[in-house]
Amino acid sequence: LEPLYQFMVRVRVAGGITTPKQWLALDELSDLHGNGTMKLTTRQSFQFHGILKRGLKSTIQTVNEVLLSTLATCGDVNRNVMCNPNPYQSQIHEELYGLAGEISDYFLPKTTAYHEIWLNKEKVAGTPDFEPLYHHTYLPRKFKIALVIPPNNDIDVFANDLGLIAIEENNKIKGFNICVGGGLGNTFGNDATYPRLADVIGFAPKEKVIEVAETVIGIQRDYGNRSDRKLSRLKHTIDDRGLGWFVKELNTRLGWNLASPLPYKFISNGDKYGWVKGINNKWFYTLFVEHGRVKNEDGYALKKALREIAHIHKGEFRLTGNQNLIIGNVEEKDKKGIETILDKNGVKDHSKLTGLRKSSMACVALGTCPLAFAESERYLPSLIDKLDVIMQKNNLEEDEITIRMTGCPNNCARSSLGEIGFVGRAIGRYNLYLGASHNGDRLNTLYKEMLSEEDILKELEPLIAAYAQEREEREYFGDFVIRKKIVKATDRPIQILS
Ligand code: SRM
Ligand code: SF4
Repeated sequence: LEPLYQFMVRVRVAGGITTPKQWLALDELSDLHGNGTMKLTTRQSFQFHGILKRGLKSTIQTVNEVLLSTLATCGDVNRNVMCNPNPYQSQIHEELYGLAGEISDYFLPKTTAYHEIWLNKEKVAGTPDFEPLYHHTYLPRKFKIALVIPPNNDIDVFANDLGLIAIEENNKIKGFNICVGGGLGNTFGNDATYPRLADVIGFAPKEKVIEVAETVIGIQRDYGNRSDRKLSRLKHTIDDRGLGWFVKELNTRLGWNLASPLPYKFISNGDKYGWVKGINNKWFYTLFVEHGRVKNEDGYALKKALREIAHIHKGEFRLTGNQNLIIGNVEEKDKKGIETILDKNGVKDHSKLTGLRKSSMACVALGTCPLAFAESERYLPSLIDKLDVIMQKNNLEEDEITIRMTGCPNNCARSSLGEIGFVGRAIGRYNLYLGASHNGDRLNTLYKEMLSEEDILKELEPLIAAYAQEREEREYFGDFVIRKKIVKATDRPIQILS
């Protein structure tokens, strides 16, 4: 008899788009082998929890049968490639999504072991795998890429090892500003670890972007720290050797120089909810999914509603980088049917949600995550109930202040980019960080440590009241707390090379 081992399975979905048929297959898998829920992740992907060992292989096989995969969702390789989920807003969103898929495929490991182990493919005797980019030791650590079109930074481009900011010209992507060295994970008590946003080091034309990405990954493969995994992301390679060294090495390997970055502007890193009409005259509905958990419970049958929608839906489902879901490419005549299904299953219209709740993210944490010190996904909703009382008292219930919580400093829900950020220290205790920007281009800084819920409310109540009374016109909470010297602005601002 062996213990009842259970696993988490993560799906690779570049840019976060799935068809209704794929949705139905994943939904069914979560009931058949998992804990009956699906988690929409902060990198536009799906996770299943509670997969028992005997169901693991058939779960992975079913994912592959519907043309998705689990390959490279973990490990020291390029991970799920993110891209704005809203290709409906302009021509170039469609182009961007195509490129995200191309990048994702290009950097997949070439190993056949995955197919042999999980998909029952024949072992090819005597031909060892050849990894042209990763070589036989792969990368020192995970590597993350995201593509974005300003002004929406809804995928938090600066949190990635490699960020690509699209620059548009005549309704086409002219090229990308290249950002390197983002990564948010850190460890309490280890000062050599820290969250860091990517620096903007130059511009490359669109046709050169895969070459640039491959070269950046090659530098990290060759120079990244392979003796201490806590210090092995690209951000450490850059900080150890200097940004100037990195850019020089990149230009030398490329054999041409990046141009100076082109101007760009981000306005927000949140999602915009409700119906939007796309350039193709079809409709897109962004639905709030609290912390990405698709489940059924008393009076709220989100999973059931989405299954019903998948049965009639002719468009697709798009996952956002904020753990939400877009029901995409809906005909005008089908909108009502979708609204009715959501309504009858108790899925609230976004207009009934407060600004704070709509701007919240939380990682999985306790329950399934072995690294968690404290609750996150299961706790933040009730904390927001209490904070909303304070927000309402100050007439701020509509205000979208980014609020993020993680159960440990690995930062999976990007708490370091929350205007209000919580990081779990112990059961029921959190560090409180303040002062990130509203558009994802400035990290927050530590305000108070080891707070209980009572402490959190006591600390935030006067700050929220002061914000309501003393803020300047259109001043965001994150900017307000810095102007008022409640916290100092981060000492790691983004560098933009000229
Ligand atoms: Fe993460 C490890 C969940 C996005 C930084 N992350 C984990 C593990 C696998 C725990 C483990 O190693 O045993 C978590 C699984 C928990 C569970 O029970 O499911 C986990 N990470 C998640 C997800 C599901 C959070 C969520 O609630 O949505 C996200 C899945 C993304 C995906 O679909 O691929 C997730 N993780 C992130 C992000 C955000 C991002 O990428 O934009 C970060 C911060 C950015 C970064 O990478 O710096 C992040 N996860 C980490 C780290 C710290 C890495 C570091 O450089 O220090 C770890 C720990 C590790 O790798 O050793 C980690
Ligand atoms: Fe787990 Fe920590 Fe990531 Fe939360 S932030 S999912 S607790 S590793």
